[in-house]
Amino acid sequence: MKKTLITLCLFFMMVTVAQAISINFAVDYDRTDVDEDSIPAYLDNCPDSPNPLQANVDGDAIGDVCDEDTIYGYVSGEFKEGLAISVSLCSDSVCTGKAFAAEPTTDDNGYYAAGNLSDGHFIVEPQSDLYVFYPTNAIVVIPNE
Ligand SMILES: [Ca+2]
Ligand SMILES: [Ca+2]
Ligand SMILES: [Ca+2]
Repeated sequence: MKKTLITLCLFFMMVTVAQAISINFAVDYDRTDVDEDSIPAYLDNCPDSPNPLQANVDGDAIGDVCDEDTIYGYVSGEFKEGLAISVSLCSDSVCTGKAFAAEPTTDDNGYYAAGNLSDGHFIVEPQSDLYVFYPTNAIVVIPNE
């Protein structure tokens, strides 16, 4: 009788624990897509900005388009792949002096990005006159707004 009672108590304890665990695993994913980029909010690295490719040059949890320490954009021109671009830190807001800060990654679609930058004014320049930048003649202030 005593053994049966102990077994019964153990059974109810196991059921209680199982119920508690199942409640803890009941995660409610946010499947909304307010920026309409086809990425649900719980997977979107910029939930409020359309970025279907989820580009994230510095590998943190925030996508390029909404990462305040990242400069990104597009170039047009005949030779996009392997394009050399430099990002320089300016000495002032109009960039009277500058120092090399980063060499952005580029791809064959003309997309470029440099992340994990310190605060300050930066200028993005191509290493060839064959290319047009978007935005043009950008002096970008980090952190972005
Ligand atoms: Ca989305
Ligand atoms: Ca997004
Ligand atoms: Ca990032």
